[in-house]
Parts: sequence; C-alpha cells; structure tokens
Amino acid sequence: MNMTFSQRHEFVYVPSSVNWTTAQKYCRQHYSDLATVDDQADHNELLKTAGMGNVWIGLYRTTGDGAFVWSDQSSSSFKAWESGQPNNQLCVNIYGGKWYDRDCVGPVPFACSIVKSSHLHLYSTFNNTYCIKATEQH
Ligand SMILES: [Ca+2]
Repeated sequence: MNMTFSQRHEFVYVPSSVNWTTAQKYCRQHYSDLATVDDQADHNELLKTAGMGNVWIGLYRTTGDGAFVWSDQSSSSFKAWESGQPNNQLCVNIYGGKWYDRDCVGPVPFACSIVKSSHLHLYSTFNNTYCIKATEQH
C-alpha cells in the first residue's frame, strides 16, 4: 500500500533576469516548473529562498480580464496580492513578499519549484500489525 497524502514544494532561486516565458522554459527543463505557491507555508519557504526582490512565479493569464492559472496546472487558490493588484496585466511576480501582475517582459529573476511527494507506506508485519513509514521522493 502506498498512499500519497501531501505534496509540498522546494524552491530554487535563479538570479538571471529574463522574461516570464524564458523563466518558465528554464524551470521546466531543469526543475519541475516555475514556482507554484500552494499555501502560506509554501509562500514563506519561497520568500526565504528567493528574497524580497522581484521574482517571477508560475502564475499567469492570457487575457487582462481572465482568471489566473498556475504554470504547472496546480489548483492552488492561495493569494498574496499587493493592494490594487492585479490590474489587467498577464504575468505575476513577487516583490517585497507581495504579488504584482505586470507585463511579461521583465526582465527579472525567477524561482522554480521542485515538487516533492510524501508517501505513506503501510505494510504488515509478521503478526499482522501495521507499521507506517513516511518517505519522500522527488
Ligand atoms: Ca500590476
């Protein structure tokens, strides 16, 4: 028995200033995707890794009045918008711990996420009791 019970992210800060699409390509090639933020814990971790400067994350939309979606298809609804944001722009970057939509050109540095899944392994022992062991894998 092997159950996935949670998912979390690790982040990698890439200090090269590029446009959003280039950042997305780089993250998909080298890691999982541009950074996805699932919850406050993820957000704290991201800020710890990427700092308080401008950083692309994986949130974007294709029209100025459209809904934002995550590059990795995450269904996360976590938000940390600066007040007055978003305001009809397409790509999202963090600055000072708050989210801003902006044009996708930048250029600014970016953060990639590495998805780690935790699995619970349930296995029976010789006397039919069960042991639970949590492991992590990339
Ligand atoms: Ca904006």
